[in-house]
Amino acid sequence: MPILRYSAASPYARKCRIAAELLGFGASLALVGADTTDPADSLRAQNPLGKVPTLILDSGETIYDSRVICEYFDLLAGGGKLIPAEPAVRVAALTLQSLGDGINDAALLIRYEATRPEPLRSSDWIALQAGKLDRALAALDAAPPAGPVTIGHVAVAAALGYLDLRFEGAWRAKHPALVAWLDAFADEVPAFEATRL
Ligand SMILES: N[C@@H](CCC(=O)N[C@@H](CS)C(=O)NCC(=O)O)C(=O)O
Repeated sequence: MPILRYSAASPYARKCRIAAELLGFGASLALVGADTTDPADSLRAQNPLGKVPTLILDSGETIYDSRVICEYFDLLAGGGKLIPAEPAVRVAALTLQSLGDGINDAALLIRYEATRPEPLRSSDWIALQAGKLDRALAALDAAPPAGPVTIGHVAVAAALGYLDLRFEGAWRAKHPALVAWLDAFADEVPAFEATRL
């Protein structure tokens, strides 16, 4: 059985877990937690980058990062499922995935910066990342993901879930259309709630 090295809080891992459920692989995936900060964790031997998610196949081959893992799941399911085959729809879905993943990237950088000792912390750097979050959320609120669920929808939902987890859902007050979209997504995709920390 393939093993997903993950952490429960990781939005990238959550994207993969939701994708696996949507594609029918949820039950055939062993979830094994990883501590990315522990040099002794076998994760670093499995993925030189020491990041989650990392997928280990029965053959021992490893697959990372979350985008490649999701593509692997989609191909395994026959292709063209969460990553549509039609070129224009595919590019739109992948771009939406990049927006969701980019929210995670900026949010994580803010969190990492906040853990540095006060004198080393850069408010300019935090503001730069916060600007990405503000613009991404405004763009999504103006045009929430539409149409059948794609990997883009899953990535955005996972990113908003991460903002709920780590930033106390502060995004919600200014983005009512996106809140409504996430509620509808959660109704349509039970794996979203099932993967909540
Ligand atoms: N682009 C990667 C990002 C993965 C990532 O940054 N994961 C975080 C956890 S949310 C991590 O492993 N951080 C530990 C580290 O960077 O050393 C993906 O999509 O999988």
